[in-house]
Amino acid sequence: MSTRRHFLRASGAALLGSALVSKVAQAAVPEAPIQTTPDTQPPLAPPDGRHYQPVVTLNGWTLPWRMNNGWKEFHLIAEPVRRQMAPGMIAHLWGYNGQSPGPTLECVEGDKVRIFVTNKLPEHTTIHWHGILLPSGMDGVGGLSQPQIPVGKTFVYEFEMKKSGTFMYHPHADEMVQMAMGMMGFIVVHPKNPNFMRVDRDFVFLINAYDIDPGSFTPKIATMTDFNLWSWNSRVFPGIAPLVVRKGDRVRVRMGNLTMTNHPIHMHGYDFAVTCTDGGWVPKSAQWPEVTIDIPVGAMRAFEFDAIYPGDWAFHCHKSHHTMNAMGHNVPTMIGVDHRGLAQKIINLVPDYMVMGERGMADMGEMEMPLPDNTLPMMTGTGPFGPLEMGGMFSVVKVREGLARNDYKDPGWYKNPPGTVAYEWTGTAPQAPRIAGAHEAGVTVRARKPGGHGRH
Ligand SMILES: [Cu+2]
Repeated sequence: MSTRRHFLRASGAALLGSALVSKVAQAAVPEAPIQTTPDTQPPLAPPDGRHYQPVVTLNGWTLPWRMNNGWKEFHLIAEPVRRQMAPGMIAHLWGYNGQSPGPTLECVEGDKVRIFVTNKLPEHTTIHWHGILLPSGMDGVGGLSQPQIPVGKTFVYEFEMKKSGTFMYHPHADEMVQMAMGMMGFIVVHPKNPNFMRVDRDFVFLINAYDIDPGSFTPKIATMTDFNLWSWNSRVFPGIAPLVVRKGDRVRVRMGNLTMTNHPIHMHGYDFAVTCTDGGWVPKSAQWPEVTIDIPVGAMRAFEFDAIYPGDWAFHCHKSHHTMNAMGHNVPTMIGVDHRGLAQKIINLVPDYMVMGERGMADMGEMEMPLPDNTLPMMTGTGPFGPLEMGGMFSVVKVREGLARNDYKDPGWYKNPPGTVAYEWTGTAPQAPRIAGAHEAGVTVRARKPGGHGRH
């Protein structure tokens, strides 16, 4: 991590905006640390203030703060950033402190926070604090609750964190552009009582989406529904970090949706309880079990589970186009079409012509297709048994025995105990029972007796 000490020393108070900072005019602006790697950073144990179990931001980090006369002070810098969405692809986005999404802000119920926001974008901005109970004039809606933050200026937001929970921040200025460019971040307010809803591991990420033409770097900002990169924290599979969990841990996952469609997020291997929304904690008596949780637009959800089943458990959006990257979404359906003769004719004219999709599209997971620069394959990634044929919103929850308490390193692939992996049948295949429909009169099919299947 590097800091902006140099920038701050050079620019000093000259950058501060008007009368808004009079209350803190004599104090220097706090440092604005930046993060330059997209790797998941270890949780930031609170160096001062009340104790809490810090969160882990997938492919992200928590912003350090300083205490100043009872105020917790943060400094966010809105600025253009370069984000690696997965190895092999860089996006030119807008974000905060070197990354999109911006750093996670963590504080404790009852904290008085002062957040400095410096605008280094080419246009004005604001920040809205989604879900936080605060004075109307601190709500960050440009034109409604405050003047926009002009280019080069710093504004100050001050409020008390009245309740604990799961929140986020994003601009409320030229919103269509600034959200499409990746400006957003996570806010976690920990309960005053560290034993309230206590968990051992607490993961957070924002669900976002981009429309970046293959071969280009900058998102198209006017796209309404037809995005081609469905991401978590501006990362796509295989760039999304695994959620590494110690067997026996109580685990929470918090997600916020800042795209323009819903995302049914599905976790394999477990059922879980829905325990928090951006409105607050769900009382125990009202928590409900799920294996898929639909996250509406502009909403946050948290779920919890006891990590009792070791394994590599897929964790993904259940909209199948959201687990695909760019390229190929407009390929026509060719399943069942015998185009061998046709292909030969085309190859005479176009020697590189490639037939796609005749037997489904699984071939694309292995195919070495020529791609434009800075473009990810549509289906990619390799697991212990071969190509995963995924992209977009896909990761793996890796539950392992014997990890250290604070160990979030990728433990590699799960070693399945002998006899617990699906295997090829080498005997005589059992006949699948069929029931004849009326139109199949004349074909007599009887279901086999229970217990009589396939044992010879
Ligand atoms: Cu989705």
